[in-house]
Amino acid sequence: MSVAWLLMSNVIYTRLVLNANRIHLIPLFLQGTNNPYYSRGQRDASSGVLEVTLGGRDNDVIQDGMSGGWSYIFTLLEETRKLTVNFDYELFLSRAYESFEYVALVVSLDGSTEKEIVLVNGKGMDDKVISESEEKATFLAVPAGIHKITIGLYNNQKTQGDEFTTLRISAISILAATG
Ligand SMILES: [Ca+2]
Ligand SMILES: [Ca+2]
Repeated sequence: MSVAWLLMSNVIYTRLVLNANRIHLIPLFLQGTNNPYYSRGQRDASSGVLEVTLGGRDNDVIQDGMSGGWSYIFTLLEETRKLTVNFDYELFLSRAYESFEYVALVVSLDGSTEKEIVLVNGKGMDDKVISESEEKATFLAVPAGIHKITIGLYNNQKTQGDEFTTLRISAISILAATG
């Protein structure tokens, strides 16, 4: 499945081609986290799937949070009553996390308004995989102008090199209702 961004309203339907100049990996998208070494990502060249991984790398104790995600900048020609981000995702958590270590999948608008989609705690028994199709995040009364949607992860803590989490995002669309 290839990733495509769509901007749609009841008057405009424009398919936007995924373009490296318009979509960006950002290692720090949630305020209060400053551990970019433990945040990395890539876009699969063939499938277009966007991936972000937090944690891992070494046994250093990171207790002040890690975050990272993918953002897309777009222009709304008029105020929208409701902006909806639809996406498919798969979220992986390694079994090494303890129960007080957790990962949140977050969608943010303009780097401030955040919607938490799912929160998963470590369990210490098995790897966890959550996948959802057509997940939604909705933002109300978004003014005309340039905006930035970001889909990404927050991880509160990791203490071992085998504690890591990976998000894979595909089939993203943005719908703007104007009526
Ligand atoms: Ca552990
Ligand atoms: Ca741990």
